[in-house]
Amino acid sequence: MSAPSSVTPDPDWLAYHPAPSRPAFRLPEGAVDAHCHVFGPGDQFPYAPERNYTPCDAGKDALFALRDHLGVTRNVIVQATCHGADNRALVDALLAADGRARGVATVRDDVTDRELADLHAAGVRGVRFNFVRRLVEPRPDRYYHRIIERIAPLGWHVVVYFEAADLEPRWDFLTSLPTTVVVDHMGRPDVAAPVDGPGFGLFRRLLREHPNFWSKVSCPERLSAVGPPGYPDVVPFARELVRTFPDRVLWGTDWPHPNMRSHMPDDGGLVDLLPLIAPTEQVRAQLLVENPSRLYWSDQP
Ligand code: 0GY
Repeated sequence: MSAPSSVTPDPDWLAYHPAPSRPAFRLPEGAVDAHCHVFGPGDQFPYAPERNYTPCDAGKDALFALRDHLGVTRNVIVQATCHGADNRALVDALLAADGRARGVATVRDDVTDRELADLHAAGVRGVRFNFVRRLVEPRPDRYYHRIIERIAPLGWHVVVYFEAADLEPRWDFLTSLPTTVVVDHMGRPDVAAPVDGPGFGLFRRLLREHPNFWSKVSCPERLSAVGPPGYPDVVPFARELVRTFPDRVLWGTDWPHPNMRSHMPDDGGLVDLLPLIAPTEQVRAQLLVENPSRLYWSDQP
């Protein structure tokens, strides 16, 4: 285990759950947590100077312990904005995972071929474009297109994080992307609005008309006004996407749940929502095993 870091988190920072429950729902063999992060430890992997928040450390040892506790088989670790385009903590975790983790990095448009090859060798299979303004300052469209030109030959995909209100203004840009595009957290719908209302309707249209788009059915804790343990206002949104696009959905915990204000979720409780989101064994196998394996471990039988 690494020594505690001397980096001080933001004063109102909520730390990840210290003792998540063991889920009652048993995850299928091969289940992937396709959205989680590693933070630091800050002494070893300093947070980016341009970051908009300083988290509490949440390193690979804690992530792998959670994986085993929940019954997850593999992780997809997604670079978070607090590490900027410095992917060292991510790469360190991927290399330590012994094939049981793949990654989504953040790169700049001047990334070298050598850097991309090293990231690929470590297990990176995608880049993340973050458009959430409280986290980063978005760049002009051509910046992202330059990055895509560099990563598409590697067979990588793009993960995008945006708020529901960004979808319409970014529609032309998003639908111009030539790779597989995975949207974080269902495009952050307003879950007080109906599932079949115009807001989520636009998001469903994105997936319906553009078969290269996938969605993560993640983050009930971030979207819910009702809250734990059942997050009943979010479940119908996730269930609808799983029902309609069963071969283009991914699930993840979002551990260690950065920037949560209302509460810190019990990760075991998040796993226990899965039978509500994906009601049959067959669709759970797609959501948890087959889809993430196709996207992240296609090089393996
Ligand atoms: C998430 C959500 C958040 C943070 C980030 O990269 C990040 O810093 O994605 C958020 O604050 O909503 O997916 O971790």
